[in-house]
Formats: sequence, structure tokens, C-alpha cells
Amino acid sequence: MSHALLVVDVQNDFCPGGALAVPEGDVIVPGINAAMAEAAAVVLTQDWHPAGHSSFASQHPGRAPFEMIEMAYGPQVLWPDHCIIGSEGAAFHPDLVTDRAELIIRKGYHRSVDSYSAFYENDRTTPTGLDGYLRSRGIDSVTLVGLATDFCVAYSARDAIRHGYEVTVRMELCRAIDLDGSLAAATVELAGMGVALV
Ligand code: VGL
Ligand code: ZN
Repeated sequence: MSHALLVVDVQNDFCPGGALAVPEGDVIVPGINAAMAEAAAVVLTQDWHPAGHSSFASQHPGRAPFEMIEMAYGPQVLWPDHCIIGSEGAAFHPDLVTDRAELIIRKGYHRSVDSYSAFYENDRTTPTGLDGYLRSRGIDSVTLVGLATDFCVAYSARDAIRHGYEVTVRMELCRAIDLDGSLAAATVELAGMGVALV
């Protein structure tokens, strides 16, 4: 059976100097490049929001980034404007070697729904198509790396294990936002679901 490396959201806005900078988001890039060079198949994800996306605090008068709100589909963290379609912030980190990527999944492009997971939008029902792609390629195990450990990496790992993949998260090739203990919570939950955190 076959294995894929899933590289999550290694984009300028999630790196130091970006709109939603993850501490040390850029230090993982060389290690991710090395992992890609060894992988059988590489899939990249790219957070890709229209201007005025509903996950942006700027769209909710009186609200500030990192506050929680209730959306039609459930609770949602409000973020600074980030990863606007076509912007420099949405581009991959300039040192990320993207040549080996066989597929780039863009997510979060529907204005009214956020999308952390590479498999589903945050309504938990709208698929991105990644599951069908992996299955039709005969891929049954995935390793995740990238940003941010406690949001897009964790949501993707959770959906991957629910769909029956063997899942590994290489923690040293991820970095976290860590809002109110979100990193510890994600780590405990993923380990309990059977995700290998190495
Ligand atoms: C992410 C918050 C908002 C992520 C994306 O890549 O983890 N986090 N959009
Ligand atoms: Zn986003």
C-alpha cells in the first residue's frame, strides 16, 4: 500500500511577519523539504480565503481577532484577515520546495464557511475531495507536517483517522498557534484517536 506526505498551510501569513504568524512557523521549512524529497507522494494544502471571509474578525463589528463566535455550523474562532486569494500572504513560504507536490488542495474559499481540515470544511459535511483523491491513488497512510499543529494539522489528522488512514504527525515539523491550551488539547485528542505523534 501507499503512503503520502500532507504538507499543511506552509504559507507566508502563517510565518513570522505574516498576518496570522505562528511562532517559528518558518523554522520547519528545511525539514519539510527534506521529508518531501523522501516521500512517495506529496500533497500540499493552501489556506485560500476571499476578502471579507466570515472567519475574519474584521467582518464582525465589535469583535476582535481570537474571540469565539457561533456560526450556523458551530463555534468559530475569529482570525485576523489572512491568506487572501492571490495575495503574497497566501503564497507558499518562498523556501518551500513545491516541485514534488502532485496535488494542491485549496480550502476556505467559500465566504461563509471556514475550513481547517484538508478533508472537510468546518461545517463537517462539505468534502474537499482529498479523500477521493487519496483512495483512488491507493494511499492508505498519511504523514502530516505544517501549520498550525492545533488547527489545520489537527483537524486534518482527525479526519484522516476517521476515514481509516494510518496517520502520523511529525510534531517537530509542525508549529502551533496555541490559543487557550489548544495545542495540549489537540495532542491528547489525537493520541487518543490513534494518531501517531512522533
Ligand atoms: C489556520 C487558522 C485559520 C491553520 C488557517 O492553517 O491552522 N488556522 N486559518
Ligand atoms: Zn484560514
